[in-house]
Amino acid sequence: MSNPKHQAQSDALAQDILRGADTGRRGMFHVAAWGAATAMAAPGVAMAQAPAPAPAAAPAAAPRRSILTKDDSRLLNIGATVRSGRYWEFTTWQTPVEQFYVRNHYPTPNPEARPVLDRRNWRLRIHGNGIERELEIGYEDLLRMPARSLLATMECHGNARTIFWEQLGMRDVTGGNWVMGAIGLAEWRYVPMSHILGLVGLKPTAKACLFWSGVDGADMGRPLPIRELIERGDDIGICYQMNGNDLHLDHGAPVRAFVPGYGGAASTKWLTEIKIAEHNFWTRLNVTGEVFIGPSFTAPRPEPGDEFRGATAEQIRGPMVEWMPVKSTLTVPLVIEHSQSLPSNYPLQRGQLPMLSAGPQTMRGYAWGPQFGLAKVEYRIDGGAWQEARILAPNLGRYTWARFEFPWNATPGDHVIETRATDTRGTTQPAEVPFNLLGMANNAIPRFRIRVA
Ligand SMILES: Nc1nc2c(c(=O)[nH]1)N[C@H]1C(S)=C(S)[C@@H](COP(=O)(O)O)O[C@H]1N2
Ligand SMILES: [Mo]
Repeated sequence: MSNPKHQAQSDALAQDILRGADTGRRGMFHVAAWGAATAMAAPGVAMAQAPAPAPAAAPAAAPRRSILTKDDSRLLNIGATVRSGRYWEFTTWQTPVEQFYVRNHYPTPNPEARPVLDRRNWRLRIHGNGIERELEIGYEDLLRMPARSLLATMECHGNARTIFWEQLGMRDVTGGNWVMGAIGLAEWRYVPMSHILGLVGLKPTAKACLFWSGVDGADMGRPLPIRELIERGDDIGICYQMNGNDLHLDHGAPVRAFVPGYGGAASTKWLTEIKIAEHNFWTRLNVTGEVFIGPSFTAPRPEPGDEFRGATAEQIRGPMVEWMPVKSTLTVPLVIEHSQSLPSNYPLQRGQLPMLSAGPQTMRGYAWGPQFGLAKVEYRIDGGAWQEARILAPNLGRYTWARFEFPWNATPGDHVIETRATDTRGTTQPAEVPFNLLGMANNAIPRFRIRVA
């Protein structure tokens, strides 16, 4: 399906990006409004498939095209295996797969090297002493089971980590510079865990569930508290489609776990094993990674009989991050001044402000509160009074985000716009969040600096 002309264009663009060259998109903030789509937003280009990367053939010094199998020219390069959505270009409620962020701890595994990822070979083992009967299924078995579709955001714990450096002065926070684009909303199709639990018979003594891959990296998988399976067994599941198509390889094909509302790390890609046990699980992703580490947090203690996979009891650094908090963003690139790194194809240079033309403007953004649903979005300009923004339909409550907008008569000069969301339980984004070393789940009110001319 690859269009050679588009491929050449997107390869040329990727080379520009790798060289840090001005791609032209950088210039879009000097035009009248952010809503303007660029040439790259043409669907034909977006659908162009990148060729499989051939890292072995590339000399060490040459730039590598990508670690993804999808064309990453519409994504932001956050790190070696990590790509963010260009959230300032988002206009749709549902995020197209090609604009959807990819958070990989390792490169996307290749089914040629890992035959287990071939749909014909894929097997999922569901076992452990927390269930009555072990079950092993293949892909065709999965497709024959009752399925559900759910519209939900997926957000990386590291989304908005930038704000620790830019606004909160917490320079010791470590991790990739995600800004605000490590989130998207998709329609996920999955076999609900409630169905699986019915087949395997959940014991009342079950304590924890482990979703495990081990395919892209030997330590890839994460535990889920059993209460989530019990309370949300219809919403959590074994997922094989995203936005109506088979799951993309970069997003975990053929099958991934799906845990809406929790940070993305709960949704193990390239899933091969589910273990449900009468003991807790400790893995890298709830021991040294994807946990809250800092003076405001207390590390949990393991219990006798707990299971350790690629982690030890001594390594447990803090409580695991679970639900993503209520949050909002304008579709405006945040000014990056203090962060150690800038994404290599960020539309702004260090310290540069996005530009907007003076006059009446419509400011747009996204807000979400996955646990209880979004109730309200407010904004204020230059520290003035908080005013309510208009929330656009659809706003489907729990798990989804909503777009919002408000008019702004932009006057020449530099301005600061802040946004804050409130969920249906009345929880509002705070001005500050406590320090945590890995920069997890930051939902401090973002401050967007804009130069109007
Ligand atoms: N096997 C595996 N599963 C994984 C990861 C990974 O690196 N390997 N990354 C996790 C993290 S941290 C996030 S945020 C989500 C990202 O999902 P996406 O790349 O489909 O957006 O996948 C999760 N599942
Ligand atoms: Mo993540």
